[in-house]
Amino acid sequence: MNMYVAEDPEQIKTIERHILQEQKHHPEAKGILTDLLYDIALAGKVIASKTTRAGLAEILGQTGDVNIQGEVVQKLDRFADMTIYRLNDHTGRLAALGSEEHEGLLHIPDKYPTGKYVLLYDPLDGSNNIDFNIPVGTIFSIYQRVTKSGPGTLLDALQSGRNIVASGYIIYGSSTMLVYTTGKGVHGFTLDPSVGEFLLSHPNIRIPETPVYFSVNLGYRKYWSEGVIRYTDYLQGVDGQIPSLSLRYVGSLVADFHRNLLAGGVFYYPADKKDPHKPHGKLRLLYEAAPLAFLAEQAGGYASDGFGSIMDIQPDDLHQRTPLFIGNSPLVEKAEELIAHHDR
Ligand code: FBP
Repeated sequence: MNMYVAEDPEQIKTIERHILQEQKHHPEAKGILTDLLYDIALAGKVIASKTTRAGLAEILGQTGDVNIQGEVVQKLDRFADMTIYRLNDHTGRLAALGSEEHEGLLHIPDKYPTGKYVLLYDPLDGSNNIDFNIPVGTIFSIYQRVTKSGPGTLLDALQSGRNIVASGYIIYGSSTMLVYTTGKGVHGFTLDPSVGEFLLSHPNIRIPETPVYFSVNLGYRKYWSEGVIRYTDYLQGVDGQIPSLSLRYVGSLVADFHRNLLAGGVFYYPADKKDPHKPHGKLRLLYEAAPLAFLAEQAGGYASDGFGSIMDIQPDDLHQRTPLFIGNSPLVEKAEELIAHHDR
C-alpha cells in the first residue's frame, strides 16, 4: 500500500513536523534547537546519498591520513565530517563543535556569529566496516554552552551526560534511519529516498523487557578482568541463572546498539589489557558512550562504565575513553554487581 494515500494523513509525520511538535514541550524555546536538529537531519541525508552508492562513488577506501585516535581516516569519514561541519559552522546556532576526527574543538569561523549550543559528533562510527558494506552511523549530542558568549571553549564541551539537551544517531544500513531524543522519549525516522524525507516509523521506542542478544567482541576474552569473564558466562547461561542469550556482534557500535534497542539485549566494550595505551577500553565517552546512554535511559534502559552511570561521568578530556555496558537495565546492573564482586 502506498502510505502517502493512507486514510489518516496524520500518520505521515516528517521529522521536521515531529521536532516542531516536540518544541511545544519547551514554551521558552525560540526554535534554535529545532533548526539545529533539522541541519543534522539534512547532513544525514547528504551522507546517506554517498553511503548508499559507496561502491560506485569513488568514496570507498582510505585517505592515507591518520586521525587523533590513531586510526586511518576513510574517505567517507572525511566526507561525513566536513558535511556536518559545513552545514553548521555559519548558522549562528553553535558556540563550537567537537568531532571524533579532530584533536581540538572545531571553532566557528570569525566571519560567522556564535550561538548557544555545542554539537559533538562521531561523523562515521564503525568506519572500518564501510568497504564491507556493513552498516555505519553518525552519532551526535547537543549541549547548551556554559560560557557566556563568543567562541566556545573546552568548558562548553567537557560536560557530563546529565547536561545533554538532545542526542541521537543516523544509521546507514538497509535503510537510513535517524533515532533521537530531546528528553521526551526516543523516536525513530526512516528516510524515504523517493521523497527525500525522514518519516516517523518508530515512535516512542522502549527497550523490550525480555532481552534477546548480547553483543561483545568475544575475541578479546583473554584480556578481560575476572568480573567481565564471569559476566560473559552469566549472559551465556553458563552458571544457569538465566537462559543463554544469543550472540550478535557487527563491530559497528551504532548497528549493535540499534539492534539491541529494538529487540532487547546488552552491548558491552569493557576495559581490557589488550593495549596498555587504552586501559579504559576503546570507545569515546563524549562521542559514543554519553549520547547513546541518554537514548538508552530515555528508552527505559541503562548505560554504565561497570561501576556507575555513564551519564554521571564528568569528562576532563575531549577524547577520553570509557568502558561501556549498555542496554536492558537488569543486565547492565548485573555487570556492575559482578565487577564489584570480582574486580575490587
Ligand atoms: P570508530 O569507527 O568510530 O572508531 O568506532 C569504533 C568501533 O568501530 C565501534 O563502532 C565498534 O563497536 C568498535 O569500534 C569495534 O571494535 P573492535 O573491532 O575492537 O571490536
